[in-house]
Amino acid sequence: MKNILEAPFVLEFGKITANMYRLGWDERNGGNLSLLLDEEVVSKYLDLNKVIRNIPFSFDGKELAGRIFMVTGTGKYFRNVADDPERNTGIVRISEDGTYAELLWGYNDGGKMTMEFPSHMMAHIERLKIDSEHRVVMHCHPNNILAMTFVHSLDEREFTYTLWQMITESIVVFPDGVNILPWMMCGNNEIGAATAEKLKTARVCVWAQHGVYGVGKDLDEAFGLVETVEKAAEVYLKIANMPWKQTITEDQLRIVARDFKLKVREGWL
Ligand code: 2HA
Ligand code: ZN
Repeated sequence: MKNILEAPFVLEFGKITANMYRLGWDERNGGNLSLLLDEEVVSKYLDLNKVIRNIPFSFDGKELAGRIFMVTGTGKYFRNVADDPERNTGIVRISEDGTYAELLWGYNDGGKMTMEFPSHMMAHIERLKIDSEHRVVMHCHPNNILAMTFVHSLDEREFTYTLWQMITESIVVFPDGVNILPWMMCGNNEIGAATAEKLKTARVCVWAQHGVYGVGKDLDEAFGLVETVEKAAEVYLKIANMPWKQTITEDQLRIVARDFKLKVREGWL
């Protein structure tokens, strides 16, 4: 068996969470991250017949039976993941009946998956239906996206349009736009189902007055997506209270869409 602490996916998970912490996206135990792993890759590092313990959950995970995920732990700080991944994260396999997770590695202080595990798994289920390359669900609390949900209309098209106008590359990175959930209680199946529904039509779902969900085919892609939305939100907040002398016009956005051959969200441009 190879040493799992040297596995590229464990090292990358540590680097991404450290970056997210340093960018101010994940204060204290804020945010959570899950990465779908390839069974064959994991089997080089772990005996897949050895289950440490079973961790029950209360949503229907049958569609993910047998799938293996690396997931941040509940109450754990992103700041600490890279230094001690075996305490702050876990590698779990969804049981055949989809009612519990089999812990294969990690959570070595008796911990378990993030409180947002239902949202993450429901999001994985929906995104895998749309995109077979999908692997990552990222949740965090970036300051500017959060701030924007207090002062901007929460109409999804209007919110997206403002973000597209802030940086030329916005529409290139998220031509599918951003969807938005109004404030809801977090951590339960209800917000999980609502988030998964929103992620059917966009790879970003803003949780008003809370944070954001971003998905992608790898950690870099999900990170880059959230990073670009956050940057656009930051530019917006810098200019929101100033008189605008010019902006990127709708016609100019169409030129970007044409030249980059983008699949822009139907009817939004
Ligand atoms: O504390 O971010 O949404 C973890 C969270 C809950
Ligand atoms: Zn959160």
